[in-house]
Amino acid sequence: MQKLRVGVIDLVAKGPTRSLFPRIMNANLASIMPQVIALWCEQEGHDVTFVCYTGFEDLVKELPDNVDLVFIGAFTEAAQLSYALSNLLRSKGAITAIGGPHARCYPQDALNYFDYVLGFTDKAVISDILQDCSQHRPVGRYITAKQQPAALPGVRERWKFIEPTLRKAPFIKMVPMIGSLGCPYTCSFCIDSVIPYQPLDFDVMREDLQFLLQKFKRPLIGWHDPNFGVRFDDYMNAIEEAAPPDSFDFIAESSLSLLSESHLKRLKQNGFKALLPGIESWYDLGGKSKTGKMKGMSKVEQVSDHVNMILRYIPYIQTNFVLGLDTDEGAEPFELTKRFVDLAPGAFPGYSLLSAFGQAAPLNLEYQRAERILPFPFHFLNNNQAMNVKPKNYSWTDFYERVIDLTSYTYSWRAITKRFRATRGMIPRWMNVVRAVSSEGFGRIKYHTEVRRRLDSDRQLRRYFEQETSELPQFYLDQARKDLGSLWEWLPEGAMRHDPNAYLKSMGAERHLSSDQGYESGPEIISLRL
Ligand code: B12
Ligand code: SF4
Repeated sequence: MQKLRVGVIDLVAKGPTRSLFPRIMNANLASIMPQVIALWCEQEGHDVTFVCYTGFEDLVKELPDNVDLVFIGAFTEAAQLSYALSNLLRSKGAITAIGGPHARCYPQDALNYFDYVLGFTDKAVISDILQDCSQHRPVGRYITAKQQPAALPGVRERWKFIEPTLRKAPFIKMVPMIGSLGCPYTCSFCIDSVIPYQPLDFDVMREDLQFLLQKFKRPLIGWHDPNFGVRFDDYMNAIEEAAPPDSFDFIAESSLSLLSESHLKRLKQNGFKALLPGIESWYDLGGKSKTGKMKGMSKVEQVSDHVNMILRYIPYIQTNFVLGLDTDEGAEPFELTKRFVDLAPGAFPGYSLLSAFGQAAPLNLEYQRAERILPFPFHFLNNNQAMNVKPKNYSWTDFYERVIDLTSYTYSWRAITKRFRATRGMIPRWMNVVRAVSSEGFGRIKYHTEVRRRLDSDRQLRRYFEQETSELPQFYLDQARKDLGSLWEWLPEGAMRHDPNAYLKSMGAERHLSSDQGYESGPEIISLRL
């Protein structure tokens, strides 16, 4: 096979920025898979240039002029950036491929802008593309492995890509690790609700931890597991066997049901400093928070007690909520969350506006069937800049007023002071203050307030929200143009629009294609040409 010049780009940012928080944090939010892809391409004998885009790099200058094939990893919020970039790279003769959350959620749309669109990605998929490496236009080729890969290269193997990325992080340097894929829970809105749980190799994990002790005095590790600690004892054994107690600092996303007091004791001993459990709703998803059928105020009380217990062992906790779920109605859900803010003052609540990311979850089919999906451009789909599901039990004005009220309550100076007092340790205390007064707290109150104001004063925007028009309001167009900077010029015609019901339509297309034998099956690859 010809030796190719391959580029791999991890889009952490969705456009150029000069702000302080991204400068400090973005390199710490790098994804694992682009590093894996870069390694696999090298193992196949190709020359690889790897770029983690944090919003400060000149992407075009970072890649060699005559690059043959470029893999881009993107969240949906970076879709427009990735489309513009693909267009630019194609104009220079490159073949382009996209993988990651956007490609998994919106493959039909991405096929219009890339030669390859990847779902589940293992080494066989990458080697198939390296061999084929040819133009697929105007509609690209969709390739997915049958399931998540059985193994992924660990930190030691990925180090040559991790190191230059972390060099971009001035103070905090967090190494991304993963010990499992999929999840045994079935939260209806989640991309992993239908993906079986699968642990990765615990020996690799142990070796990676030992390796990191040679690189850092006290390594800081961010676990990317969808739900950390399902095989709790295996994880803890691997950590304890790797080094003496409390040699590392760890951050993980874990469901409350896994955070019993005995588990917390062990997590504390092993250096866990921050946990991000999802509470999501006071009426739904009881299994995940170990509250069973408990609902409403009794769930608030139980979860608050649980969170306060966690704070006795772990210095930092972010509790995640989804606002606007179909089970929510009237003032109560918002008022209950305010009671939670009072009863568990040390937690940092993270709020997400209900978002349906294309074909992420089967539940999205229901929203599409009910014609409740708004066609907000991908650029705004990051759980807070836009809500693309019409709320079932609220008008838009009512909903936004309640969101503003809750957010203002949560990031009021009274709550900030109480949070400061209820938290131990300087870093967690100040982290909470900074997050509340920055774009995440005060910034979102301002943004939601502006949207609420426009719902009355901006007729074009109101009609868009009410699904009376699909013409994008100027308010959003201006933001996207500003965010993309000079790459806006490279955004292909039509790339700000997508079919919000593509998932539903694709269900029909898939049945049709399979009966026509439109699938190509290989030993490990199912490739579907649309
Ligand atoms: C870990 C995680 C994070 C971490 C790490 C993020 C990162 N840079 O990777 C943190 C906490 C930083 C984070 C932040 C956010 N996240 Co997040 N996160 C996850 C989580 C829990 C696991 C993802 C993961 O790493 N899985 C393990 C990998 C190996 O599997 P995989 O993602 O399925 O990837 C497979 C393929 O997609 C492919 N692949 C993946 N990447 C690439 C790249 C290339 C080049 C190729 C070829 C292939 C490829 O290969 C993999 C193997 O088959 C998922 C939820 C979930 N349960 O999956 C949400 C999820 C990915 N996050 C989500 C969101 C919305 C966000 C935020 C926007 C939230 C916010 N408001 O801040 C930010 C955006 C951050 C950013 N721009 O980088 C959404 C994404 C939806 C979408 N379509 O964009 C998800 C799906 C959760 C959800 N709402 O359902 N997140
Ligand atoms: S526990 Fe988390 S990762 Fe698992 S299905 Fe629910 S939301 Fe998804």
